[in-house]
Amino acid sequence: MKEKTIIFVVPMLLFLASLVSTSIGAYTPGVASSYAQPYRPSACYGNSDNGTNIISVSDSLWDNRNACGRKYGVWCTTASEAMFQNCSGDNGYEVTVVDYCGHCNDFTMLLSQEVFSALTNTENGVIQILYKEI
Ligand SMILES: *[C@@H]1O[C@H](CO)[C@@H](O)[C@H](O)[C@H]1NC(C)=O
Ligand SMILES: CC(=O)N[C@H]1CO[C@H](CO)[C@@H](O)[C@@H]1O
Repeated sequence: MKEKTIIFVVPMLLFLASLVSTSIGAYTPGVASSYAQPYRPSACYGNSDNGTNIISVSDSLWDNRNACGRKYGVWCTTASEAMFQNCSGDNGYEVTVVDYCGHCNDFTMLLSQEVFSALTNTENGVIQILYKEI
């Protein structure tokens, strides 16, 4: 009886562990702050208006300009490792890279103030994020 239970439970745990590591693996933790209007000119699109679901990335994502136009899903997390725990009650946001922040390598990205506010209910600060190219 006990042996049968173990035989069932161990593969089950391994299966669950593989599910967890797969879903964590798709997301990267990072640190974000915000930047404010004016958003133009941007390093990628000059004076074009690309809306406000936008980010400015530091060297870690800039990829020698290849980052321009890349889209990311960004979630606000707590300082803990809780996955998908939104900070303000909203879900993740889809954002597009339009700008380069050469002086902000303490951060993975700067979120537009609109996106930052939607994620946190505050206009500026520093948050832990999870992000994923989409
Ligand atoms: C930004 O706006 C310009 C002008 O409308 C457009 O050509 C460009 O594709 C836009 N970029 C993105 C990532 O949407
Ligand atoms: C931590 C936190 O703010 N969680 C909220 C995430 O969003 C849901 C749905 O809007 C809220 O119910 C949670 O309180």
